[in-house]
Amino acid sequence: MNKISPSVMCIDMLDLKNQLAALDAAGVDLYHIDIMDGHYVPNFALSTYTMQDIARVSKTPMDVHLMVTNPDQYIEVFAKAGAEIITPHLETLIHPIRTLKLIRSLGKKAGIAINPATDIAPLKYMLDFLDMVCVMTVDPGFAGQTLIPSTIQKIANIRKMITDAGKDIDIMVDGQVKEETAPSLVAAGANVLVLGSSGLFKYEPKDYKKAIDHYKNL
Ligand code: S6P
Ligand code: MG
Repeated sequence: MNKISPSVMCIDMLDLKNQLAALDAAGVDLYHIDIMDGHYVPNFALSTYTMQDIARVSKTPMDVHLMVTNPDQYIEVFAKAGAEIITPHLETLIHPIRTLKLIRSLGKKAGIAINPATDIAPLKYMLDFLDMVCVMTVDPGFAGQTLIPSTIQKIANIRKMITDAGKDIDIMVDGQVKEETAPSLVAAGANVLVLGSSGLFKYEPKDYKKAIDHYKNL
């Protein structure tokens, strides 16, 4: 069964408490927290304050997608804010294995995000230190973009790399995951789906469970 991580930046913040209650009742597995610094990506989004607010009303774990230029400086901050998985971008890391070890040393799961135009080859040296790979199907920075088709084969290549190495590592997919794209993303090997504006928040809260059950069972 696939795991579902709704993208919190796509939630109507004026209705956050009710939205979280509806998503929790629908059985989501994670909350996807997009952290944007206005430097690594040309946009700003979310913060530890949002995470603390979520933790006041929900026990659902949070995965933090760190779109910042100097992630090492903030790993501890997000660990303290209650992240279960911390996922910096491969493109921002000078010593990736050191960063992954730091994340695990704080008792958290270590993820790594990889952009559409970044080659997967370096990942093979990191598999011992990874709990999750987050494959971006769009360049990071904004919701509502269009999936770049070559990322589907890329997921399949990463899944093969993980299977060949005999590892148990999740593959998250982030960017325009919706009814039309999700089946091929899952068939390629993704098992954690970030659902945002295109795949989930177009529905009314009363319909979240039906939509989430559909994505879980693909
Ligand atoms: C994008 C961000 C994503 C988006 C999500 C939005 O930089 O990392 O997590 O919030 O992809 O979903 P959608 O369906 O609008 O692409
Ligand atoms: Mg994201």
